[in-house]
Amino acid sequence: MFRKVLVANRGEIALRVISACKELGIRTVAVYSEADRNSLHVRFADEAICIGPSRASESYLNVPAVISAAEIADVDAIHPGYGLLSENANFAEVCRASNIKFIGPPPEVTRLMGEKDRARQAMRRAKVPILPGSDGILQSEGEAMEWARTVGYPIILKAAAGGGGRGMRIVRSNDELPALFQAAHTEAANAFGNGDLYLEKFIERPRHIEFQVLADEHGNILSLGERECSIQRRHQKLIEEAPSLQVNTKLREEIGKTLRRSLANIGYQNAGTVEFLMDEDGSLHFIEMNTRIQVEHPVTEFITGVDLVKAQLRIAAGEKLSSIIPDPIVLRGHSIECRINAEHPEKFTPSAGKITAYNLPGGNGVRVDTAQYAEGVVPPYYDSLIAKLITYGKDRPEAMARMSRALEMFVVEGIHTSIPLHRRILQDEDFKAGRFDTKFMERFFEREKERGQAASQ
Ligand code: MV4
Repeated sequence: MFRKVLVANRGEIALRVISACKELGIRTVAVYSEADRNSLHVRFADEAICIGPSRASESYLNVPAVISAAEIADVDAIHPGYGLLSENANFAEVCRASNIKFIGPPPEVTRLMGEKDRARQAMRRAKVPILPGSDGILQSEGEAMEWARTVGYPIILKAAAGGGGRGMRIVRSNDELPALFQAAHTEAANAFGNGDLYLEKFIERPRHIEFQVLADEHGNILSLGERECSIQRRHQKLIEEAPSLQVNTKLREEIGKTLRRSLANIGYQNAGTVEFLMDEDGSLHFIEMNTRIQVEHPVTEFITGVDLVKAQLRIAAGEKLSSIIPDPIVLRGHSIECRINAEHPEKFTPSAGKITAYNLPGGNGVRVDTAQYAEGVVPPYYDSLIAKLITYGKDRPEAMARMSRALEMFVVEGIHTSIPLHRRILQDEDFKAGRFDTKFMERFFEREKERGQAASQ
């Protein structure tokens, strides 16, 4: 096992990784920006090194600064968390060249999955179901039009370097295509420095369902079931749950078996998440793979009993999956996560400032992952996620009842948060019945506007 690990992140995920290291007897090194001087990840790590000014681009995203800290502290490995440098293949390469183990897949695999059109082709060859669409990059509007004729409208143009919805355009006819092709290309080129596009058949009301996988460095792969992530707004997830009500045992096992085979072909290693869209018929289609630990990993931890971050560390240290987790994995009960963001309740703009009153809920079946504390400050420089509230129950109704009462007991004053919004979603009849897709939040806000109650809490 590693002797010492550097945690190249901040906030709740930095604390989550430090906790896992402590439980495994690994020493930890925190890195922090000037704004994060008084953060809990700095307090709870064995050592801490300031790597630069408050802006992430000058600190947490500064590869030479992070690598220098790792060399000065003499660590064996770096855990990147999520976001920041977690899916940066160049960073993983620099780690390799510096003889520091990057806790994640090899850089070649990270690079493959980061190029969405190549990931799609690789998955297609490995017999994972994909949506009808183009073979690789579209060289011109003309080629896009040919593929659109083959696939049939509506289609969606996507940026090969994309993710998060940027550089995407839905196209419903030949007439619309030239202008939307140019717009998507320009947006992708500006956002990612790469304007390459591919296209897929567009699914009008998909559900977003993703599978958690773990792969060791000896060719063994396990699927840990799925998470339902359709409750999102502007490509930011708000609520996730596991398992999905829409995935039965047969479908789960079928996808699990396919993923074990295909990811072995690709040479996948460590934790990963395979994203699918579920169409109106209940079929799953691969869209992307994320090569990191995800924000919503705790719902999978609750229903599988597997500590995914400890598994990441043990895999990276060379252990076999068979010594880490039971096979087969048994799914038990139901888990829900609400992402608590520091944001304005209607405008959804970030809400930075000092917390003046604070109470964390607890009790049976309740977990809070956070690095916030009473009298603490939410700086304006980073992601607005300040806490994850996760509940577990023997079934979905019990997990939801625990979520509702935990939200009621979660007090954050001094800044705005998404807690009131979560409380209203938990009351929604469609949400309670499991009737939702990725358009749920649009309909939810429409209904609230009609009733004139958006700000009533
Ligand atoms: C799609 C789609 C419909 N059809 N692809 C949005 C982010 C990116 N990662 C994939 N996205 C979508 N791809 C096809 N062929 C609809 C979306 C989409 C979406 C997907 C998952 C969760 C929320 C979403 C919100 C809007 C659009």
